Amino acid sequence: SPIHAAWLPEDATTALATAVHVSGTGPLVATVSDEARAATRLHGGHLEPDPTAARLLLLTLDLARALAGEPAVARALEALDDDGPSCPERYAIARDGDRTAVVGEDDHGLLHGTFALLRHRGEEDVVVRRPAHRSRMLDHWDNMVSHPVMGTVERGYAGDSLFFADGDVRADLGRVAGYARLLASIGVNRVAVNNVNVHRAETELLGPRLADVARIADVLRRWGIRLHLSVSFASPIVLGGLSTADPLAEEVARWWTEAAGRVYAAVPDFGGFVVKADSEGQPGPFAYGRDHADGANVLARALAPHGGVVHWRAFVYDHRQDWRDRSTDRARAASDHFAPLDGRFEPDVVLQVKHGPIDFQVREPVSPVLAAVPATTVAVELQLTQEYTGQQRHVCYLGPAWSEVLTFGLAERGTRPVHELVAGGVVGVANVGTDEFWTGHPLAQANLFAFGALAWDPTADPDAVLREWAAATFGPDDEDVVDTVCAMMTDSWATYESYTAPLGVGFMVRPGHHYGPDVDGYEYTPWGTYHFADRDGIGVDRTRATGTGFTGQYPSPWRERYEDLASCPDELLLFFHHVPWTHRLHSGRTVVQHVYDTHLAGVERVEELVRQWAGLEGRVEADLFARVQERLAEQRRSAQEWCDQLCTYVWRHSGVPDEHGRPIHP
Ligand code: GCW
Repeated sequence: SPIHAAWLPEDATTALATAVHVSGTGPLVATVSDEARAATRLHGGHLEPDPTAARLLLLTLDLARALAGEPAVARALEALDDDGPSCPERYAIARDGDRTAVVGEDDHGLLHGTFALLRHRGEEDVVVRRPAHRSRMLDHWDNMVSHPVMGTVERGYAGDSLFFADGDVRADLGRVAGYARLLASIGVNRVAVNNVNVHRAETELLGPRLADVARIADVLRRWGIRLHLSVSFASPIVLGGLSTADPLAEEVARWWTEAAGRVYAAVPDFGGFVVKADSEGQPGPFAYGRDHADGANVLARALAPHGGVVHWRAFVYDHRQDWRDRSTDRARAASDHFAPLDGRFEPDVVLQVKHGPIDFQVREPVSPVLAAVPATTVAVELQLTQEYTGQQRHVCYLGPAWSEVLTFGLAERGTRPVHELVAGGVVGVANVGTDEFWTGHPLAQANLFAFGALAWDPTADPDAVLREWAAATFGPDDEDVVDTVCAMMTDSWATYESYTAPLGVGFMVRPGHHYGPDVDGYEYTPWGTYHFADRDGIGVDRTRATGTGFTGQYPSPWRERYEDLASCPDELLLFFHHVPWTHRLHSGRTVVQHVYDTHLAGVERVEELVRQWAGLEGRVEADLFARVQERLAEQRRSAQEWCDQLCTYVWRHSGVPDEHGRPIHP
């Protein structure tokens, strides 16, 4: 079946259906020309060599200056001047009468401006946009060799890898080109193509397979995207045949320097390395008695002369802990490891921090690490792939969740939001694959779109982003469809939370694949993911007064607010406190009643989703309709399963019945 056009259907390019003049400096100008040529051919416009005869001018700044006599261009230039200091990738769009000018600060800006023109469909007169972050990156957890359980994409729910098949880089990279175009249209400018869990085959990407890596980079480059590789810290041994990977050993530093040189010879705009070290079995500096600054710095020094960076992940914790030991707290691990290293990292190290202290759960507080290393360049990592949020079988629009993280006032007494702390930008774990809808669940395309939008502008309203995506995808002409899709999705994260994980508790999922409920599935495991429910109560005491002291990793006011039951927000209660089942929340309900009420309401909400979608039959493409309908049926089944197990668990442990007398399974 044909590949779905996502938010770029052919009729979305009609803004280019006129006399278009393209000129500028930089390799991406050719991409913009091709985009304009395709659209004009399709819709009856043409490419116009004479700028004075054109209706639409697509220019980089240097060329625009020479055409300042043209009023639309003059307005765009003025708008850029008013906007303040220059910034790579910035653009302006301005209209004057029937003429429009798109002016990019550079060729990247021109590409973004061109796609923005398609999105804005000519509503505003003058628009200037600059990215909040220079680095807007997607990490693929793609393997070259298919894993017996996970396939070629670890935690992938959308088919196979777009990049790899049968132990090789794909010969045909046509899908990668289509994907890169989608990413360019939402401003993503870096992609790490392989899994942070680096197996033997992918180690070779850094050596014998560099020519294949270069082929992928060539495709991405045309869309302004730099390629990154995840590398094994043990590469000097595995690939180089050295006897050690000790970051302080001279031959190891030399090996990394030479490896970087080889990579840049093949891929001159290579972005850098991503490293998961000393985490879930991946090798790292601890084996040599070195710390993570030593480890990251040796790689950074190798890349720096070429303009590359190391994304060093802060996801370091003990995955072999003893569940009987109440003093070890996985939530503390990243800060405990990295806060003492602040100031020791080379400038080209980017510490990549998951948004929450545990692991992409439905609800977590913001990771304190983001404020704990002010002298270090930090990036925040989000998870598009819905490992813990319904695995692209459930509708779960994550825009509101990410927006909450990015705008959360973590530092300087609550006044400094996360997006101002992450000079290293925003990273997302990708959610796409070879699936004809890219994302398995067609509505999960919204998460890819929202990632791009929020990485570019973290203050954007996630509802407005959702609407923009829905209008682009389902056509602006059928307001009704757009309204219904938005109504279904706007609170879908809250809905997912309501029938799965109550009050900030996490990991009540089936071990291994993480789909569906298993309340005690992780309770007696070494993974550090507990809820400590017993007959009296539930939750993890992370206070300084009586618990693990995790609250103390936060700056004020959060260290006090989370510590005190009276001020801890309901939705994080069980993350920070162990409370009796009958503890009364700020909402006025008890913990038990909260579980009953939210789970039963959550199932009802999913039933409503099923009805809402049914009303769109015949009004959206038939195969897309069918795919969503099939997924909603599974969501309905699964929501009931969650509800039954959670409510029964709480009832059996607490002995407290539902206030409204509804039957809970005995
Ligand atoms: O959430 C966990 C996943 C692992 C993943 C790990 C990580 C790539 O279950 O599959 O490994 O996080 O982020 O490194």
